[in-house]
Amino acid sequence: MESALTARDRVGVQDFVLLENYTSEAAFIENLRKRFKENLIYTYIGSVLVSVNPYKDLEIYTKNHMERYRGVYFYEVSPHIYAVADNSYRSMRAERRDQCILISGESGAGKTEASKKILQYYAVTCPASDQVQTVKDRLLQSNPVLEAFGNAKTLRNDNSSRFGKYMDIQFDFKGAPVGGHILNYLLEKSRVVHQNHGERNFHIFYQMIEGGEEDLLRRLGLEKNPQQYQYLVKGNCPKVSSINDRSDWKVVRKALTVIGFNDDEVEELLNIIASVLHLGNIQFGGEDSGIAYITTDTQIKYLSRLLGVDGVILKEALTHKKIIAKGEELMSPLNLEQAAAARDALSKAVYGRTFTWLVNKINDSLAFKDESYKNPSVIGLLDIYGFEVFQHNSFEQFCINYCNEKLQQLFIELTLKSEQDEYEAEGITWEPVQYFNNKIICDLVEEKFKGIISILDEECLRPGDASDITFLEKLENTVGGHAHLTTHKLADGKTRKVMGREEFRLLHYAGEVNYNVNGFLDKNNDLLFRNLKEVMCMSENKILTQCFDREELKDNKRPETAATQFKNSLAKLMEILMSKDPSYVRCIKPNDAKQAGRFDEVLIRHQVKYLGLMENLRVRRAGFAYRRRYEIFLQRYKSLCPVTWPTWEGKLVDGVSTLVKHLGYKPEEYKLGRSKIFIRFPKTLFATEDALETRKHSLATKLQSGWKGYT
Ligand code: AOV
Ligand code: MG
Repeated sequence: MESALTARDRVGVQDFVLLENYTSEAAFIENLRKRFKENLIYTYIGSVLVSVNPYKDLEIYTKNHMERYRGVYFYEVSPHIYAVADNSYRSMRAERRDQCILISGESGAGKTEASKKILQYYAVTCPASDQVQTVKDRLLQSNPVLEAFGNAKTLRNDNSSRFGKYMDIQFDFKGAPVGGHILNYLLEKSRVVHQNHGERNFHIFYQMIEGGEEDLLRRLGLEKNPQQYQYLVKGNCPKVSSINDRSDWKVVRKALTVIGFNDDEVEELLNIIASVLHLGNIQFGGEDSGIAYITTDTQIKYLSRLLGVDGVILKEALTHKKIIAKGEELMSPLNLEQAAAARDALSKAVYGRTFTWLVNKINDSLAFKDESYKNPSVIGLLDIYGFEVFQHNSFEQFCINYCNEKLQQLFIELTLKSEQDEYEAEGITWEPVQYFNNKIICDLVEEKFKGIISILDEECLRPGDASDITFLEKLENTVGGHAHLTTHKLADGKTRKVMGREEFRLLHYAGEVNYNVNGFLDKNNDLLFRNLKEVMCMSENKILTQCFDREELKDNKRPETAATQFKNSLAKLMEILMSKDPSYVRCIKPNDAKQAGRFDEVLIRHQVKYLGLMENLRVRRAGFAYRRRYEIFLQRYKSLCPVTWPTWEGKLVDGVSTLVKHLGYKPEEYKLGRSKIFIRFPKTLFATEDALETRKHSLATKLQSGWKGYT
């Protein structure tokens, strides 16, 4: 049999704190590589789970595996996402404190998969009654629905989340999941009308076209070919080899039923999705006169039927803008470009609001209904869109990457702070570790008056000649000297990458990104002409009547800009997360080719760096590699000392002290805190682990020959 030592050589250590050379990045990467090669995708840094996307199905998510992690302490079994799930669950139950699990990592690193595994773990292992089973089913089935409407194929990830998601799972006093609630963050609406080359629109469109039954498509006036639709051809990528739209359609249809959508609601929902495709196919004539008119009447006919609106009014609204002059309403005609923009704005508004409606509807179905039991305990799961860099980055990437900055900031503050708290609570002297604090970048984006969002809002509100370019100029004038921002004009000869004249570059915690300012103002304003809103308010589609409220028409106040809304919702999210006990999953993407078995060292080293994993490890090791509560330490190793075996009756700290003295620990190798033992070097623990292994062996041999244990 392989000894513990040679096994360590082959598969590395399962907790980075046990690395001999813990300050060496090379040793860190080597450990990841060894484990990745053996399909061991999970490794701890203390209680933080590092996960490397295997890009293949591993047999590690079976019911047996779930059972193995139930109620078992973190270190007794190999690292796993289930251990994190179980640990949060157990803490919630034992300490009655709300938990949250924060999953981070760049696009395609495995966040969404991790969050699904956690949810599955709870669905399978938590106690259930019939009523609870319904909740479990709905929690699970909310995923395929939200992914169909909110995920899409990008160049980074075939199933990329294009919205941020925070989900609370609520548990009753017996530990059974009894409800849930989802908060969604800024959906990338622009994808509805435009996709970059090699990317797709949201999955639902292709699912409906590929999977929809013939009479459904006939009723919706759709052809069974995505290439027929302007909104689906921009990326020139109708099919993706890793995706089966047809079978996904069946899954989504079933999920909608499980969540509690009735047939009418499904019909209304699909009417809207089909309408968006018809809207995309509306074309305009009028090049000569400069006044747009609609040349595609079939689309209007379908739209009028599917949305329950008057075709003539819709046509007028798509080609005119209502202005109020001297108390009189006037319809001012749009030119071709304006009409196309109005059409796209309508599509985005309809899709975006329907998505929000969908989340609300799912929330109704997940709502905790037991009036007699007011305060369920909660585990929150955060799965956002990961940091992303493309050839062309726009407002959407700016928001997504800002969101990742915020999450990184939270990670930095909480891991360092909680570490410090632990040393203090245990009465052990603490040595601070240097690390890069990305607060400076968060401030650059969100600060009042001087932040990028403020400057953008200012340009959005300024009447007159405000444009994307004046926004860029204002950036140069206001924050031009900032260490993390540069533009073409400001770039000194030292900047490596070429920059366009319409770009600004942010030096994010995770790397440099050039943002093209084109469209920033429009996207931030996110305006829909008033007469288009009015038409939607007249719609007979029951979902749209909930999405477009007449009250909105009365209110002439300017709504908050998209970026400011996003900023505020993130601030609220941070508060929610801060109020709970956090656990972390740090996901790493092994290569850019989405391939199994490829460990791209350059890419991985970069992620290890920016995720701050080395600092995380150093902080964890600042002084002590390993710490364990007395009862757990004693339970695991008591058999190694005749005095503590089989039971120790005295104070725990005395038991541990007796045990480690018997094992020959030198005074400089460990410290005894208030409730935990702290061990300075990994080798001390290895020696103890090896002793345990040896004892098990010799015990097995002795038992075979009739030995009865210590006497
Ligand atoms: P992401 O959520 O982190 O990206 P996903 O969780 O969608 O990334 O993972 C991307 C793809 O990697 C999945 O579709 C799977 O094919 C594969 N994958 C990830 N984790 C595993 C796993 N544990 N086992 C097997 N395959 C896996 V983004 O939403 O784009 O930021 O915005
Ligand atoms: Mg995702």
